[in-house]
This record gives sequence, C-alpha cells and structure tokens, in this order.
Amino acid sequence: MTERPSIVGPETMTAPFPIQVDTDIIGGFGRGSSELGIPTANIAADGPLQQLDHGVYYGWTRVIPKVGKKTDSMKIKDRDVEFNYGAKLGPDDLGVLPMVMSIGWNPFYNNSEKSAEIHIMHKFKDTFYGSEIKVVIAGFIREDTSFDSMDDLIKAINTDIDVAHNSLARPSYQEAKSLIS
Ligand code: RBF
Ligand code: MG
Repeated sequence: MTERPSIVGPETMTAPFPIQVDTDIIGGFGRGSSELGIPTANIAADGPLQQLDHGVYYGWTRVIPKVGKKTDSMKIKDRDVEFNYGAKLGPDDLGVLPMVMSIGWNPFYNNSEKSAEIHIMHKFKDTFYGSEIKVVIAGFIREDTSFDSMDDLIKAINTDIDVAHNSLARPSYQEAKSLIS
C-alpha cells in the first residue's frame, strides 16, 4: 500500500455505525503477540459482525473481567493458554480504550476461518482470555489485503492505529465512548 489518508470516515458517525458487540475473548492463532508484536484479542465473528464487509475497522472497547471465575488452562491449537477471565487486570486496564479491528480471513496467512481480532491501543498488565469485552465499531478504515512481507503487514497495522486515533478524535466519535462507559 502506498499513499494512505491519515483520517477516514465522515465528520459525524454515520449508519451502519455504531455497531455494538458484547461478547467473550477467545483464544486466537497465537501469533499476534509472538510474530507481529501486535497483540490482539480475538472474538467470534458472528452476530452483527457476520454482515460486515471484511476489512479493518476502528472504534472503542472496554474489557470487563468475569468475577468469581477460577483461572484454568486450555489447549488451543497445541498451545496451553491461561484463561484468567481478566482477574489480573488493574483499574487503568478497564476504561474505554481505542481499538482497531480486523475482520476476515487474514489473506496474508491464508487462513480458512473467518476471524475477528481487536488490537487495543493500551499496554495491559496481563492477559485476559475469557474476559467479557464490549465493542463499539465506529467506522471503516480499509479492505484486508495480502502483503509481500510480514514487515509490510506490520507497517500497515501501525498506519491503521494512527488513522484510528485521528478519526476517533472528532467530537461525534468521542461521544460514542459513552455507549460503553
Ligand atoms: N491480516 C492480513 O492478512 N491482511 C490484513 O490486511 C490485515 N490487517 C490487519 C489489521 C489490523 C488492525 C489487525 C489487528 C490485524 C490485521 N491482520 C491482517 C491480521 C493479522 O494477520 C493477525 O492479527 C495475525 O495473523 C494474528 O492472528
Ligand atoms: Mg489474537
């Protein structure tokens, strides 16, 4: 990808946005953090997400730990994943935070399953598999594409993050935080 705009979407949030999802964080492919250095929270690509075009979206999210759930270990695609349901997060991890979301087949990886992955622009204290997550999708950034290298994919995602910050700074998008606060 060559030239990309630094801000996307209309000045005021426009239908079909906002699209709201309230769901659970599931185990992903296990390469967001390890390979790309861009951790993602994965959710099921069902409900209102099923109707969305594949691509990259921006919006807000809030992680809500499940109280009273015992931490357990699950095997996901040969990996041991600790499901702590958000018990190890601190107060500053639990606010309304900006996010970018990828919905699709991940053309770069040739995945066969549709996935919905959220990168939250925040440094969390710990993992939060199994936790509840509320999401407000506020707008569309770009279509998902394949890249010549992993480095190009990482660069594209970093541009998505900048575009999301700029796009969410507008008053109409700031107001949407209240939907999940
Ligand atoms: N994967 C692709 O194959 N093509 C993309 O254009 C693409 N864009 C993404 C944009 C964002 C904001 C995020 C968080 C992920 C994106 N991915 C894309 C998915 C990426 O391949 C995925 O996070 C890793 O494979 C980890 O599962
Ligand atoms: Mg992930």
